[in-house]
Amino acid sequence: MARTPQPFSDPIYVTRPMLPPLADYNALLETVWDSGWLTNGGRQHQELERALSAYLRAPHLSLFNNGTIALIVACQALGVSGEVITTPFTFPATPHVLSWNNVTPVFCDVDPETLCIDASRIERLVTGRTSAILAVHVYGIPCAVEAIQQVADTYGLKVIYDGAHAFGTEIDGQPITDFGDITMLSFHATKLFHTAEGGALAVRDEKLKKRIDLLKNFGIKNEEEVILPGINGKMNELQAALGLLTLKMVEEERRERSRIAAVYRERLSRLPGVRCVAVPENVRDSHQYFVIRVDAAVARLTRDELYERMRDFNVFPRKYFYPLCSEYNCYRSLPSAAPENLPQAHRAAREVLSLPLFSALGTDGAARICDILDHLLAG
Ligand code: T4K
Repeated sequence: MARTPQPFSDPIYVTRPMLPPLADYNALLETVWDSGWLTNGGRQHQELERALSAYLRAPHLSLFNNGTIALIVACQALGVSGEVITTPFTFPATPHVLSWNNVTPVFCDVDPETLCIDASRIERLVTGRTSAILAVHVYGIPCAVEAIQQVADTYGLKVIYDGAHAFGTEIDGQPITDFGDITMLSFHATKLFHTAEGGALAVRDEKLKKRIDLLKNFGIKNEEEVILPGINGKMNELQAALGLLTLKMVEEERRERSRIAAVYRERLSRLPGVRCVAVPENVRDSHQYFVIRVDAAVARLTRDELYERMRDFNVFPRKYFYPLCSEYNCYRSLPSAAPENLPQAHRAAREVLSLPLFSALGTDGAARICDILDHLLAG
């Protein structure tokens, strides 16, 4: 009989942030200190905006203090109102930014494979009050961008992408930020690329970037003119300096995550009742998450049992995204939130489990997690 695997001596979380050498950060902070300039579009901010624009091949990028404020500003910049069609299978920030804009979220079911909004079900949710589609590239897997644009064009809707997980994702070599009117990126510490807290909006229209830049700085045009009801969404110099250093590490981090994902894919595909959520072949993976689906009808444990049992081995996976946003108290009474409208989303929320994915785990760490999963699910 196979031996019971040993628990990890330290907790293994779903992710760990890239951390540049502290000495490098201190050196950069010295230049910030010398400048006496801590925020409001300083040198580090300007450099990071330029560097990220080039890295992501996104012609117009605006940095933010976090992804949620960025998304709130995206809605403001496009003037969305009334109803916006969105997905329930996401982080709370997605529907909440609609509420903060006085807009009603209308939940649409998800595609059973990509777990992104099911583009074929959007049209039937369009009403006279619909102003936009807010879709999420879940785990960095792209939405059906062409089909979504087609519905948007037919009904004159704006398209906003929540690309919080999609840093560096490409479809057939085309950057993910090329699609829709605005794409939001999150640079939270748990993201592949991060600035501790942070985010960005990517747009193709220079005029829209100018409007976004005004909105994120209180609508201030100059010392004597405030022309829009803006907010404070600015990324500060300490965040931007960190981003300049983590950006240098991101390619190596991606490579290591890709090796880890290969170990998971190879080992876990043999387990009964387990399948790995995969990015399509024409997509460059952001390697933000590695997610399995546990089919309780076939697997020896339910997803929730597996989640609990892994903790005994000091491994802390996460149920991204359970519960569905449509189940929150603030949204569950919406007609679109009725579970019978959202069968695929409910199934996904019951089955998904995000496994640890970060470079410091290494392929050996991933193999140990596979041993634990083998032990729990195959015996
Ligand atoms: N849209 C989508 C689709 C999103 O997923 C998110 C954020 C947003 C919008 C909003 O973007 P931001 O406003 O956040 O920029 C985490 C993140 O806080 C959140 O950014 C992220 N999505 C979400 C999916 O994950 P929690 O509540 O799961 O975080 P927490 O604190 O439980 O951290 C998860 C694990 O990460 C910990 O167990 C350990 C590790 N960790 C975490 C932090 C903060 C570290 O090792 N170091 C750290 O500093 O939300």
